[in-house]
Amino acid sequence: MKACFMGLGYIGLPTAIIAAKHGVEITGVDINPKVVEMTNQGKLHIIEPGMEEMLQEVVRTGKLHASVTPEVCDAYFMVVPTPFKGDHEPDVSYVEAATRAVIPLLKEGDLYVIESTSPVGTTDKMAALIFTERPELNGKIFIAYCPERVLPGNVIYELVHNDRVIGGIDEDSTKKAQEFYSQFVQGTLHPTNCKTAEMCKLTENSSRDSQIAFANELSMICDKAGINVWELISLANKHPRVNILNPGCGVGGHCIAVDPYFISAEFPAESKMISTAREVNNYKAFWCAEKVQNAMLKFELKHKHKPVVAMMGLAFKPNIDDLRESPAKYITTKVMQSCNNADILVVEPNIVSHKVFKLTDYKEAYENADIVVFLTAHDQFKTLEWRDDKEIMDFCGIFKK
Ligand code: SAJ
Repeated sequence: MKACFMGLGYIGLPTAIIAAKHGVEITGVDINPKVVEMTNQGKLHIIEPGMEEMLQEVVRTGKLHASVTPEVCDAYFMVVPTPFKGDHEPDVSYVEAATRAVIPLLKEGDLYVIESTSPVGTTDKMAALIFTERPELNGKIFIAYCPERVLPGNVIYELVHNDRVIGGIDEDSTKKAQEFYSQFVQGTLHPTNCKTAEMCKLTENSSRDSQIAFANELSMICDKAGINVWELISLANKHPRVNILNPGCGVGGHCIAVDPYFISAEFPAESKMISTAREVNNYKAFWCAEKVQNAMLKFELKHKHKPVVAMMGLAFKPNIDDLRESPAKYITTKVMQSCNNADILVVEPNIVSHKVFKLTDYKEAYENADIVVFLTAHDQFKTLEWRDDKEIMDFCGIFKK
């Protein structure tokens, strides 16, 4: 079987590699020639543990090759970004462009799958587009939606072992897509229709966003009330039916901080809680930045000189190098913009250098700063000892018991 993966990003490339390892002949397509070149050389352009060795193997055995244009295959997978536009409305133009690129290649019996996170109704829209351009294929090809669920950093395991939801435009499409994924997925492949599968992906990430918003809201209440939020959550979680997540400096990444808008943009009247959770998590980052700015002013008033401030972590979550939609990056930028020449040391141990931020070693920054702001709970930071001679602002629970 030959399959074409449209988009060789954080999800498309690993999925293509794993399918190739299981015997599918893959054409990986990306509009970025650099990505295509690197992939064909067996070099991974993303960071994912263990993945480069696998890529080298499938390139060597000829099971995977990359190209800037799609080729005739038996199955086509749309794994391109779906960002949002100005007012948080989903932008499906990449899905549409990738679909238009494969339409001329489709033939009877082919499978077309969207994996990209998409607003409800996208699969039906793309099916309509395909059948408008190629009416003779109506009822003759299989079309389905199958969202990914992997956690960056653990992709090799999760791609194979996570359960997946698969929703076709009809039952035959669902079955055909299940057959494809069963070649490399060991988790259960749950059948449904395409609208439910689209909504399921948005629901999973909105659920997590809402739960984190609850923790973030608690953290701001506790700050005002003089209560240690970490101790409070750990005690509340001793209840058999309570399981509160961790507060942080906000919610980042390209999924949880984005996907809930795909629901609220289309169902604004019905999605009050989902929208409010987004607002709470965005506000938490703003609140943290204000806290740091106030602490800096207080320090200056007391000591008659500006503080040295260490901003610990830029990544959107612990132990990764990904800065997309990162609240830590937002807070650091906001503090730097308002710092009036105070000395701000920026720390991100998972990145060697950055084009905007001059990075400082984490131990050196901790040693030299008057105010230390923990934004991302990287493992390295947890090795540091609490210091009474510094003002420590621990937004991510580095020193929680
Ligand atoms: N966060 C907290 N407190 C917590 C947990 C997370 O503040 O208790 C923050 C993180 O620091 C980060 C953000 O939330 O800023 C998101 O991190 P995450 O680890 O919860 O999720 P992602 O964005 O890396 O991956 C999510 C996953 N979805 C769910 O867990 C429901 C993953 O399974 C999806 O595949 C992925 O989104 C995606 O691609 O949609």
